[in-house]
Amino acid sequence: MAHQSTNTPATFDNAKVMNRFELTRRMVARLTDEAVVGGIGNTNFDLWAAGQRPQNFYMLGSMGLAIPIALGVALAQPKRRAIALEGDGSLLMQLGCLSTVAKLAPPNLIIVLFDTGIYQIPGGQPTPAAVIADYVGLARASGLARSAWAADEDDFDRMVAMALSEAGPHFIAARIDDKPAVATTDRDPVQIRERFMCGLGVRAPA
Ligand SMILES: Cc1ncc(C[n+]2csc(CCOP(=O)(O)OP(=O)(O)O)c2C)c(N)n1
Repeated sequence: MAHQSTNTPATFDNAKVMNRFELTRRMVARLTDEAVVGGIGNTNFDLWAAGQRPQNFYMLGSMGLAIPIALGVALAQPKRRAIALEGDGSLLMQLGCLSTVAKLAPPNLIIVLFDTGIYQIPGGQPTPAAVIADYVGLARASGLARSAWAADEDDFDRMVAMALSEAGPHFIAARIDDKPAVATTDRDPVQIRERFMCGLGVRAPA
């Protein structure tokens, strides 16, 4: 059943299943100088498709690194917000990063989890956690108090706006459909790294 009230937080069961590109597009539209780290697969493909920014980093090849990389950026640049966009399969591979984030508690870190329940890129196999584990519950139990499911697109917008203006760390989880990403990131790791470093102001453009 769809979530009805805006006063009570959504649960996994009543959160709307949404489209990753639509949510990514909505989030990117709100950004100015925030760093965004897209996790492997559809997550960074949709980030790429939503409009490339020099402050975007696209993780290619390794699962589970969007949150650790964004955590590093948040700690290194405390005046800038850092956003990790991660898939559920990738988070599963690196669950311990949630308690590391809770322990270090950077107020400028925002985690957005796109929960498809599947490993979409290699063929759509259900993850072992699909429907069994609740990622918001896992995040809270790991010490991230500001963790919630997005009830629907408007609720996601509201949560992103709040995370961009209030101290975190924030963990925003969204249930996502099985639609493939709308584009594919150019596989040029050197260019991705150089552009990101320039975008964060730690390297002068060549
Ligand atoms: C360490 C590691 N193990 C396995 C793979 C193969 N692999 C690539 S993407 C992927 C699934 C990622 O799942 P998720 O993060 O949920 O993203 P989605 O595919 O759903 O976009 C797997 C298993 C990999 N790239 N790296």
